[in-house]
Amino acid sequence: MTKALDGVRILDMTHVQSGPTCTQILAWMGADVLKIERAGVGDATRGQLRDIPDVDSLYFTMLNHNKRSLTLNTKSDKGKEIFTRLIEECDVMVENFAPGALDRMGFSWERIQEINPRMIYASVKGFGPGPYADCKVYENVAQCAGGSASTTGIEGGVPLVTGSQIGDSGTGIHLVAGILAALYHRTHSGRGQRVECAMQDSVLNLCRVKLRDQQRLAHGPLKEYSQFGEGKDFGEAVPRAGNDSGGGQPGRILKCKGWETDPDAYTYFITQAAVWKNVCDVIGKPEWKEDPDFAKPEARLPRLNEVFGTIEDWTKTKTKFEVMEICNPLNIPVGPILSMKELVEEESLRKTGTVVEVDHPERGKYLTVGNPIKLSDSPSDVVRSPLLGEHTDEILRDVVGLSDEEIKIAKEEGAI
Ligand code: CAO
Repeated sequence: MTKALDGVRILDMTHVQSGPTCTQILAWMGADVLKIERAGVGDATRGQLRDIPDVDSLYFTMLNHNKRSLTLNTKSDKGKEIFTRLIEECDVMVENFAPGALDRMGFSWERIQEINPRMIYASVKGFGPGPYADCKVYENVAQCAGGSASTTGIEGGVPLVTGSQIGDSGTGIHLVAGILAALYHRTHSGRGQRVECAMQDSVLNLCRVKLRDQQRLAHGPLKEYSQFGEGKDFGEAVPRAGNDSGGGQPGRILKCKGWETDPDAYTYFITQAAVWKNVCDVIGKPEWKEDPDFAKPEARLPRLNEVFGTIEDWTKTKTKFEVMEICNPLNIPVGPILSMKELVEEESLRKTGTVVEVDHPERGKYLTVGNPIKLSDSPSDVVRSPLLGEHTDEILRDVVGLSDEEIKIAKEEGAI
């Protein structure tokens, strides 16, 4: 079976998390991803958060599956020559260096187009054009600058960052969409184009419901926010909303049986208006179905603490899985809070390839997240990440077209 991106070759100049997330997805879809790294150094994450001495970290291995690694000093003369050949031979270049790094190497967008007009040049930067365009940016900076932190956390408490890597991985996924669109556009335009994603923009895109609420705020309090029911005034900006649902149906995280000792014994519970009568029956409050204080969604908004407090009295008598089993058939939307431990032990995720065991020659077996995007005619196999420079000779020979003698000279000159 062929892969969706068979025949597409990616010049992968990415490092850390945002860029590698993007190129890993492209590799899973079948692209030949050539990861360029500095000899002896490599992607900084190879050495970060190591759990086993002198072995590529999980941080690196889990972001660089299905790629080939080539060491190349793109600042040396010979390295620039080889890099130019690679630009000629590849379809897409992806990079997430600090602003201006590729230009300083001598490979501006103009120069890349001269070398290969079909090249798609995709970049992640922290910010788009503007006052912060030159800044180096990491995950949590993007979460803060993109609106996520100011809207995450408990009302009245400090802003919080989230465990989802929406700045890094979120931007990498946005970049994949841009690259695929540019590849499609090239099929009829014959030309490559520049694709840029700023981490701030990607985070803001993922926070668009909060920008929605910012504008609603001009027309009155946000009645579905818990603080409305608690009689607290709203300020000028969208507040932190705890675990309130971001949609029109109120929801909260509620304690379940065992919460006193198990930090993850909780469920999300949504009081979906369409199934409110089912909720009343399940929690033993059938009288609420007709009570004017509770029967209609609008009437419940000032009483959400009482509503969810009563529902929690019921959820505390059930495990989070029992809550799911009881509520699902009644179309009441609930979801258990699953820990990482529970997720890796979940059989169904192993079966779909979402959690995969990989064997690595130096670290042995480890778990990773496989491709979450499932294509019926192009399934993804997860292949272990490359060792530093593992494919240098074969790429120089087969892609760049160097002879064994030329590869030897390039090594002697310190280009690879
Ligand atoms: N050969 C020669 N030089 C190379 C090279 C190679 N193969 N690969 C990288 N380099 C050089 C770069 O050209 C750059 O040199 P100059 O500073 O002289 O131009 C240098 O290595 C370091 O690059 P950098 O500034 O990108 O790296 P950093 O560790 O200082 O910064 C980061 C890291 C992530 C903050 C920065 O790259 C950045 O802001 N990237 C854009 C935003 C981003 O992706 N952030 C997410 C980070 S987590 O995914």
